[in-house]
Formats: sequence, C-alpha cells, structure tokens
Amino acid sequence: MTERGHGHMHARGRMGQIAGANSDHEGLQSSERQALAHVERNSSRRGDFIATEAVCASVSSRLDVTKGRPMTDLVFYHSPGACSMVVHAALLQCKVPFEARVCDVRAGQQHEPWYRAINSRGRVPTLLVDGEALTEVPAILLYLDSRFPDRRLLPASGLPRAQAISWLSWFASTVHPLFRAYLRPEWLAEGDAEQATLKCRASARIDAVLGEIESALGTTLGRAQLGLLDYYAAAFLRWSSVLPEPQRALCPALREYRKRLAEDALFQQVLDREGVDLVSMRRRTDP
Ligand SMILES: N[C@@H](CCC(=O)N[C@@H](CS)C(=O)NCC(=O)O)C(=O)O
Repeated sequence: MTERGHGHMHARGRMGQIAGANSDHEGLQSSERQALAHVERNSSRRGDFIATEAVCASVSSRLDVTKGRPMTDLVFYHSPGACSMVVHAALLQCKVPFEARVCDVRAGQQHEPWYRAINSRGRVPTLLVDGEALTEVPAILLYLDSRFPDRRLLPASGLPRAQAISWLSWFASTVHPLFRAYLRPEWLAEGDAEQATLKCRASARIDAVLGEIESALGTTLGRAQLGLLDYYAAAFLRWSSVLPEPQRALCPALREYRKRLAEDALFQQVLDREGVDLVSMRRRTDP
C-alpha cells in the first residue's frame, strides 16, 4: 500500500480500546498519563468516557498506550447510520488503522462542548488527521483517496474521476439537504403548518432524486463491484424508510440495490460496527 506523506502507521485497536487498555503508559508525559488513567478508571461510565474523549483523542492518536510508540493519526467521529457511514466504509477499504469514536446525533452529542471543540458546525463526520479536523464527506473521501491511492477509492484520473466527484458533490449538496429538510423540517421552517408544507415539498423532490439514483443503476451506481458512491447512496436508502408511502417502499430496483448493499462484505462490516441496518432507522440495540 502506498501512503503519500505519512510513514508512521502502526497496528492498533478499535473504539474503546484506549479507555480499556491497562498499560504502564510507557512513553507518555505525566499529564497524558493522568488523562489516560482517568479514562481507564471511568471506562465503564459512559458519560465520563464521552467527556474525556476530546482529551483522549489527541493522546490516543499519537501514542500506542501499550508500547509508547506512535499509532494511527486518524480519529474518525461518526454517528450510527448517518452519512458518516460512507467515510467508515472508505476507512475500512483503505485497510489502515483508525480510531472510530461515536458522536451520537440522535442523542444530541453533536451539540456538546467536547464535540463542538472538534467540529464547530456540530455535524458528523469529522476526521482528525494528526489532531487537525477535516469535515465534509466529499473532502474526507478525496483526502483518503489521495493519501491511499493504491486502494482505488475513486477513479484515478481524467473524466471518470471528475464524474465520480460530480456524484459526490450532488449527493452532498442536493440529496443530503433534501433528506435533512424532510427529517429535520424545524431547521428551515417554523410552526406545524410551514413544516408540513416543507416536508411535502422535500418528499416530492426526494422522489425525483431517488428516480435519478435508480436511473444510474448499472452505470454509475450498483455496478458489479460496489464502491464509495454506492456506500454514500446507502445512507439515503436507509433514511427513505421514514418517507411516506409509496416512496418508503422503494421501487423494486432500489430495493434490490439496498439488499445488495446490505450483503456487500465491506458494507456489512460498517453496518455491524455501527449496529444498524438499511431497512429501518432502528438500531440493533433499540428495544
Ligand atoms: N455537509 C455535511 C453534512 C453533515 C451532516 O449534516 N451530518 C448529519 C448526520 S447525517 C449531522 O451531523 N447532523 C447533526 C445535526 O444536524 O445536528 C457533510 O457532507 O459532511
């Protein structure tokens, strides 16, 4: 694997391992040792664990607490089932160590001070690269693609590359905001009547974009080998489960596409790690 400009990656664990690691903290400064000791003491208490995540992120992204040597510089903040799923898929496709951390938007954690300190817009995903925040799905995907070119996240050059970026832009600038308007009408409209009108208009527009997605099946999307554009589309298919009928039911071609995504080996890892599926907004931990 080629990695442009980063030569210090080492194998490391998944979410929670920093908090759970019981080590001698060799190689850490005393303030870092104290921060990690605090996290270890409180690792079973979710609230404290989240409150200390910002502290932990900078330490954990630089040092392997079991060996005192540098580990991954990539810390990935995401929320289960959100648009961050596509970045999750990209990171797995890169086959590089990264630290996945949850900022649960359903629980409102994006508004909490510890997360605002990382991403002042209060949105997921955020990728910390050596402690520096990178936001916006297309930018993160392009960054990963240019840093790990051998992983072929996107076409390497020319028109195919530009066309793939065009789709990423359309998803981020058009499709995502339509779903946002439907799911969070209070964002743009006040009062029940205005919000109902907005939802109605958004759902009509969503119908049109779902139609475009369907038309692209077999060409840009849903090819023999699924890729990043498909993993981005997966979030929209998932969110479609809250639309009114008949949109919610999805046309047969989109249902089949969603089934393929759910069975795709790489994307299945994302769904399992996040504890969600594609046919509803439920989480596997929901009662
Ligand atoms: N343009 C942003 C949109 C990010 C975004 O809106 N993410 C949603 C989750 S899918 C979020 O963080 N929502 C929290 C909120 O709106 O408070 C991107 O492409 O990354």
